[in-house]
Amino acid sequence: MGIIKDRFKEKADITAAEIKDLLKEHGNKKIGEVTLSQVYQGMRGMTGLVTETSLLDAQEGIRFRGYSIPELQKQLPKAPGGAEPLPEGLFYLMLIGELPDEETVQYITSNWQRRSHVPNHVFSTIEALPVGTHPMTQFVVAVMALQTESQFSKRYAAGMNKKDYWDALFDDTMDLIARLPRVAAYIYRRKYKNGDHIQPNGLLDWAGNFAHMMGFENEEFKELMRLYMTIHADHEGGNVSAHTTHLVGSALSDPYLSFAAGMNGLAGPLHGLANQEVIKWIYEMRETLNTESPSKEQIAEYVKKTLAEGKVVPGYGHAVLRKTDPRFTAQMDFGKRHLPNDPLVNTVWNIYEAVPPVLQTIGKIKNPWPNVDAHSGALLVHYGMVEYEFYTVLFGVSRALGVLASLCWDRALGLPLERPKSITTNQVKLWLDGKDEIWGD
Ligand code: CMX
Repeated sequence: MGIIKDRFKEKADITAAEIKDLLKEHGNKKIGEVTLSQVYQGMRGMTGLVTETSLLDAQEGIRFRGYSIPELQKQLPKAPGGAEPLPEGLFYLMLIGELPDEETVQYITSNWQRRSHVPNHVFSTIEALPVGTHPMTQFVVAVMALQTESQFSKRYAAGMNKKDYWDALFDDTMDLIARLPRVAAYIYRRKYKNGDHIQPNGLLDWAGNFAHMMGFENEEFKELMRLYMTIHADHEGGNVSAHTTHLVGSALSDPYLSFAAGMNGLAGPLHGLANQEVIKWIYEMRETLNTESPSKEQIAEYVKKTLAEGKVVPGYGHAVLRKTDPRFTAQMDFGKRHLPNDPLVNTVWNIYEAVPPVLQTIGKIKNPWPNVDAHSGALLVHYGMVEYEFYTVLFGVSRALGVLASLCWDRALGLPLERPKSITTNQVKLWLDGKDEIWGD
């Protein structure tokens, strides 16, 4: 067994024993009340999941195993000469619950390199799609094609004992994360660079190699990728991509099937696709106003027009957060350090000043502040990645780290099939009239 696998099993056994004890003693304790509005309105604030890897606070933002993004930027190992955290380190933290040292991070980098081979049929499957197919569709199809490699499904078919689920799932997790940059870079080069593909560089870290395979050799861009892959990795368990991966995994669908399902959720405009929508929205605004650098007043007017047309302002608002997303702030800090005079980045900063006051005037929007997607595209455009339809794939590669680390925990803790109760409006009416109990069998 590998070092990381051993450490994970040790931690998981301790936690599983703790959970057993706490459920024995406190299993009947109530954790909250559920209102009819919550049932109808997307289960906001309804606690119903356990996700060990990260926790979201409405005011403070995300913490990964207790560490905020600025803390991780200080404490996680970096690439030689680099200042941004290596996502390998974040993966270890999410999986094991402790900060890794440099040696451990190097071990993960080389382990993922060893596992990164993508079989040819995956590339042929991508090639069978029209080149104009949205990159997220190509990405999901490629992950599905990779499912032939699942150890979990092979071992399950061969009659695996349930106590070994976590072991097979762990191997799939490591393999899939290792392979995703190659798959994503292939899609990028196929769609936007005439299929002129770039071979991996075995000397680079996971995110640096990803940048290299997409064709970006600028060291600053590699640093951006390390930061990007770190901050997009996880956002506790209830967001659509994490929850979907967890839900599908609860049917013992293997990590390839579960992750592909999660990625279909990430491809929605209210979730990960918002990062492409932000840049599209800014370009449309610049064209409509006939200026490269709209003023704050012009931006405020354009936001009102967007709202009047019944559309959302992409990159703003959040289902849980009630303050500026620290993932937005981390990217703004990167922009201030590396590209303070970039016109598009400055527009993003002007939007940050202009949009919240307008959204605040519309009483119904609970969070007028920017989320992670409001900033990411402008940084990518600066370094020449202008193909905004690809941006959600980057988000997806990063999100694999969190949702797959969580899936390892799901199987190691033996979490069961997820199956909440649903009701009908007719039953609700009968219940309100005192004619029926809402709780069925
Ligand atoms: N622009 C316009 N209207 C918005 C809005 C925005 N940015 N954010 C919220 N609203 C609207 C909602 O559509 C909702 O309207 P209705 O009552 O007419 O349906 C109302 O305000 C209340 O919504 P809320 O409770 O504040 O927010 P929700 O939890 O329902 O939705 C989110 C959260 C993210 C879907 C929403 O803020 C939104 O659509 N934002 C724009 C898309 C976006 O940036 N998504 C990315 C989120 C981060 C990520 O997952 O990557």
